[in-house]
This record gives sequence, C-alpha cells and structure tokens, in this order.
Amino acid sequence: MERLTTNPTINAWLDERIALLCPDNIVWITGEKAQLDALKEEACKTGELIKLNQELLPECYLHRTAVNDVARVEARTFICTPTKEEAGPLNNWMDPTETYKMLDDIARGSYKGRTMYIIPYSMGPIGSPLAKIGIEITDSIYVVSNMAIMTRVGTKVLEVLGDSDDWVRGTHCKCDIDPEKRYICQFPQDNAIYSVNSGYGGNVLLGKKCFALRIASYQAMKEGWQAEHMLILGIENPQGETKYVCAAFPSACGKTNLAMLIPPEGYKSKGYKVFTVGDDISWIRKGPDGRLYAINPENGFFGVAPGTNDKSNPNALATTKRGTIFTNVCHNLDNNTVWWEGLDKNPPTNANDWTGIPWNGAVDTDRPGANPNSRFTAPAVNCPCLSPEFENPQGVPISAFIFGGRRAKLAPLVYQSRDWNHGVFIGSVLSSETTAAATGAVGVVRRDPMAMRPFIGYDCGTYFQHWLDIGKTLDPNKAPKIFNVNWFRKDDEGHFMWPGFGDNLRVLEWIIKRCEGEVDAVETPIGFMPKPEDINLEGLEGEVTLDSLKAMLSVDKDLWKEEAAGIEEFYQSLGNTVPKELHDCLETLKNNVQ
Ligand code: GTP
Ligand code: SPV
Ligand code: MN
Repeated sequence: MERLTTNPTINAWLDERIALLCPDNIVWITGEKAQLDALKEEACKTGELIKLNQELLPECYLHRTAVNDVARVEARTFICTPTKEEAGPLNNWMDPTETYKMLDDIARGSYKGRTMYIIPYSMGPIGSPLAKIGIEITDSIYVVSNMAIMTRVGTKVLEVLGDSDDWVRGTHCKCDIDPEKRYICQFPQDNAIYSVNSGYGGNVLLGKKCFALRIASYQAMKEGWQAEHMLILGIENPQGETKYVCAAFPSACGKTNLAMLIPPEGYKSKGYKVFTVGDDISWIRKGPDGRLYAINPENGFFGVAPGTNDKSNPNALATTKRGTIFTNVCHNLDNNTVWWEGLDKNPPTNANDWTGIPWNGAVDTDRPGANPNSRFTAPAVNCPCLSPEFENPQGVPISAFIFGGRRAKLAPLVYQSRDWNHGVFIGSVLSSETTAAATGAVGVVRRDPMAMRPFIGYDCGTYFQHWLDIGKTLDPNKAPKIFNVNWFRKDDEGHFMWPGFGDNLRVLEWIIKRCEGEVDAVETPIGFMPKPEDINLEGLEGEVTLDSLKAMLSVDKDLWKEEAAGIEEFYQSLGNTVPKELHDCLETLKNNVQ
C-alpha cells in the first residue's frame, strides 16, 4: 500500500487494522474534490447515493439508511474505561479488553470485497491551537462524503500532525447493519472509537459525537478545557459590537435554529445582525486575556430536516441548496428534489418516502414522507449568516452560557443563575422531553445535564466538578454569565406560549444586557428573572401579551418543590461524585420554595 504519511503510530495501527479487516482495496482520502466527486459517482452506481436535480440542487445527493438504523442508539453506546466507576452511572460500560475482542470478532474480515477508506480529519481549523486530529477508517462512501462536509479532511491534516501520536483512532465497519450486533464504543484512555453495524450519522461520523464530545470531554477534563454540546452565535448590535453566546440544548431542541436565527423586523431595521459560528459542538478554553474562547470543531451542519422551512430557518434552508447530502427525507419524483414534513404545505404526490416506497402526500397522510430524524449534511460555507470568525483559530470570546430544554410546564422563558456555581447547578439539572434524535420513546421528561447526558465520556459527577474547577480559574468579571431558557412552554390547551425561532432574539437581548450590566432583574427563588417589561414585545402584538409573558416568567412553588425532589433523586442516582457545592445549591432551592 502506498502511504500518505510516515507517521509510525498511524502506519502501525493501519497495518493491524488491515490484517484484521481484510479490505480488497485501500483508498486514502486526500481532500481533493475530484476524488470525492468520483466516489459519489461510484456510490450512485450502486444505489448508495441518489443524485438529485443538479439544476435545482447542484452537487446534492439523497441517501437512505436501513429502516432499523435512523438515529443514535444510546442503549448500544459504551464508554469502555478500565473501571466501571470511571464511566459513571449514566454511561453504559464494558471492559476495554473484552470489548476490543468482541468488536474484533464482529469486524474480522468484514472489509472483504470492499474498500477501506482512510480519512485523516481535523476537528477545528487545521493547525488551530484548539483543534485536534483523528483518522477514521470506514467501508462506506456515505461516511466519507459526510465526513468531508462535517470536518476538514485530507493530506494537509497529516502534514500538520507530522509524527505525533496525538490523534484519535476511529474504526467504522458497516458489517451487515445488524441491530443485534450494533455497538458504538469509546475508549477514552486509548483515544479510540470503534463503531460496528450502523450507517447512521451520529453512530458513524466518528468526528462528531464520538470524538468531539465523548473522547474530547475526557481529554478536556485532563487538559483543563471544555467540550460541550453547544451552538455558538454572534449578535451584532446597532453600534457594531458583537457578543458571542454558547447554548446547550438537548438533541432536536433548537440549537441549529437558534444558531441561524433571523432577527425580527424591528431588530433588523435597527441594525441587529446574527452570525453563526457553530450549531452543535463547542470546544472552549481560557484565552490569554482570561476570558473563555470557543471554536466550533465542525465544518458543516448535520441538521434536522423536518420543520426546516423558509419561515422557521431560511438560513438553514439556503445552506442546503448546494453540496448537501440528505438522509432519510422524502424523494419527490416529479422533479427529483427532496421534501420533508414542515417544508411547505405542498407535499409531493408522486414520491418515494424515506424508506424508498411510493408515497403520495395527498393520500398517505397516515405515515410521514420523511423520517422524523431525517437530516441534511451541509457545508458551513454555504450558510448566509456564517460568522467572519468561523475560521478564527483562536475562537471567539464567550459572554454567556445558556442551557435549555423542552419543558411544557415548570421552566420559565428565561432566568439567570446567581453565580457560576449556581449556573453549574442549573446546567446539571437540565431536563427535557425526549425527541426522535435517539431511538426510544419520544416526549418523556428526562434529566439531561448540560444537554450532555449521552455524550459525557466519563463520570457525570466528576464532569460537574470539572465545570466548578473551570469556574475557579476565572475572574468572576470575565466568566460567562449562565442562563436557562425554555422556548417550549405550553398553555393549558397545549399550544406553545412563546413564538420562538427569530423572536428568541428578544430573550437573547435581555441576556446580553445582563452580561453588560445594562438592565436589572428580579430575584426569585430559582434565580434572577427579567421584569416582564424588560423583554421587548414590540411587533409581537396579538401573539404575546404582557399577561402571557408574565405567565411564562412565573415560578410555581409547588411545581418547583416537586422539581427539587426530582433533582435530589437524580443526584442520588449519580452517586458520591456529585460535588458538595451542587448539593448546597439544591438545599438553597429547597429552602427558597418552602
Ligand atoms: P440536533 O442536531 O439533534 O442536536 O438538534 P438541534 O438542537 O440543532 O435542534 P433543531 O434546531 O434542529 O430543532 C429541532 C426541532 O425543534 C425542529 O423541529 C424545530 O422546528 C424545533 N424548534 C427549534 N427552535 C424552536 C423554537 O424556538 N420554538 C419551537 N416551538 N420549536 C423550535
Ligand atoms: C444529535 O443527536 O444531537 C445530533 C445528531 O446532532 S447526531 O449526529 O446523530 O448525534
Ligand atoms: Mn446535536
């Protein structure tokens, strides 16, 4: 085999992998467009990809995964640390030695008759001090094509890595897409990931959740930085000053939408602008000036398709018009384009649904055309509101951390923590109704600390401690302020009370003002809340009244008493690594809602 690197650790690992997997061919992904195009042509011949209408959707493709393989499988995702305690009670754990053996047995010979693609990739701008490198091997052109959008791939990455051993080993084998033998395993101590029997996004694009969160969160804990499930957004005010915030919401709870929001008319005309730095993952580190700086380690968006339209998220829609791979959406056969629920009110009548069987949107109203977790993989450069700082290797300075989830009741529209530790408490008890982004029941309330429940690569209580430790290294005047939001509060008829989407800027405006010390707040049992008149409702007449806003900002002590009991139970389930500071915050909450 011709080698693209002389790095001895890479070459030794590849020799071992090749001997195990027995590929017929080996292809190094160089990052050149001609190579990637040729691979996609090849995948079109086998039916793995479908080339879409090249006039309406240039360089766009459709892919369908197996019907049993449409979301992350948390029950089959494992953190393989030497001891179970290191993985903690929220992770599935298996012994590393036994797991390597089991996975090798499953994967042995599975590349026979297939090609091994070797993908060198960088998470973060190539060469950035905050970036990290991985090598993923895969037998899937779909994975290669997605990784080439979601990360920076190719020869340049190997040049930057040189002979270093600091890279993450990623093995992906499609095998037979057998759900009974599907495993997504992380080995944080070895910088290794091993994924078998899946072909779906978060299970196989190993740079994303597996590396950039599970492995990276462990590296970050060891090295004094943070890897978080957070979007990064820049807000430019009419004076031309831009402030950046990071927001953590669980999967399918609005990160992509917030990251690309369009300001309401009243804000636009005043000169407000919003810029996207990232929509899913942040790597955060203290800069020389003592503030926290964040980069987006990704290079594209793996976004939820359903619900994306020219009203809810025109920037995301525009981003998908070129060079995009659609997964599990509906295929409109009249014009060879794509459709999903919530795109428009005109479902195609001559279509194939996401599984590939005929679908008529006028008749087949009992089943969806697109899978609820169907996705687009779109290059970041397509995004009309991409931040000019997107490629900045130093990242952007963060003013606020925002946590949020889907809570029909309880959680108010917005509140602020009293200080850093209380902010960590608020993040640690984040809870949300589950979505289609992971397999399992939808709509069940579960605790999702920092929106990281499925992604913390080590013990959860220790992760909370790491958050507290980061706070100790920061000057309180420079530390991001911490907030909680809830766009999903419902009234008694089950309607969303807050219009959401672009109008979320109204809440962000209050958040930025709080960070700048430009507005005061009301102290409540759960933290600081806006005076209702401090949330700008101009232009929302008829949609939101001051009374309904007051309702969204109310604290129901009885419900919060129940919540405190739920938090206590949750902390108990996490064991004795939950830091004392957080137990203290819980005691304060209990006293406050008595
Ligand atoms: P992942 O990619 O899975 O991490 O999801 P995400 O957090 O980026 O979620 P995304 O922005 O794709 O939104 C998921 C769903 O939430 C979509 O169906 C949106 O329409 C809906 N949504 C997003 N923002 C809002 C909002 O402000 N209000 C309401 N009611 N729904 C929203
Ligand atoms: C999520 O589920 O949070 C996603 C999609 O962003 S996946 O890549 O499948 O994890
Ligand atoms: Mn996500």
